[in-house]
Amino acid sequence: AIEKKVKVVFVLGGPGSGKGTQCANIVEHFGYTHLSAGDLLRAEIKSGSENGTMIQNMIKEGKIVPSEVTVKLLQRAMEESENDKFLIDGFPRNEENRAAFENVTGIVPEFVLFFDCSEEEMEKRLLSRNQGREDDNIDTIRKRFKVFVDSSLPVIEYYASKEKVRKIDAAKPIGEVFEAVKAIFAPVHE
Ligand code: UP5
Ligand code: MG
Repeated sequence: AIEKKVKVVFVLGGPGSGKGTQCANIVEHFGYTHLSAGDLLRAEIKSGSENGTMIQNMIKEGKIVPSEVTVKLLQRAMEESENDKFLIDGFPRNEENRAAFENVTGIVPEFVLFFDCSEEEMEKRLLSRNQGREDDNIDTIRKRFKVFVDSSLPVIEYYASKEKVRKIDAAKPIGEVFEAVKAIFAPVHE
């Protein structure tokens, strides 16, 4: 388990729902450290780690990397940080991820931010992102959507049953989505 006392908010939502965009805003206004599981995995590929090829293949197929890899990366990032509050973006993506994180770190999230958006809108955003991501092509995008519905939505339902989900309409313009996000964080931090 992690030695220091930390606060964690999970930021979940489909591919292209705006998790990374809104996390950047939350960091600026509320002093969290942003940990994107996808970014940590992509950095692991770049670093030439022994798991790199496996991770790369899974991302290309839109599949979920085993939790032992992802949890280790998240845990290390939290331990190396000076901060004690974290936005964990894009994780947990399935039941196995969720259980492993709670068991290994001993951390239960304060709440779960859920960006709700239609596939039509998310597809449009991903296809026009143009950041050279190997999974931003229509074939992989469709696979990512299916994995989200089959594996990730049940995690959100799990937390909803514990009254931990704060759902946001993420189909609106970026500024309007952030107004809704602020309304959730402000009472906790002011
Ligand atoms: N944009 C954002 N908000 C907008 C708005 N309100 N209106 C109009 N446009 C908006 O946004 C996407 C694009 O939309 C951007 O161009 C943005 O400007 C615009 P972004 O904020 O990047 O959305 P985000 O939800 O972060 O989309 P992302 O593609 O990062 O989500 P994914 O969940 O698909 O990607 P992630 O990096 O988390 O995971 C990638 C892959 O890694 C997974 O498919 C999986 O294979 C693997 N993975 C694991 O195996 N395990 C993990 O724990 C995590 C990832
Ligand atoms: Mg992202």
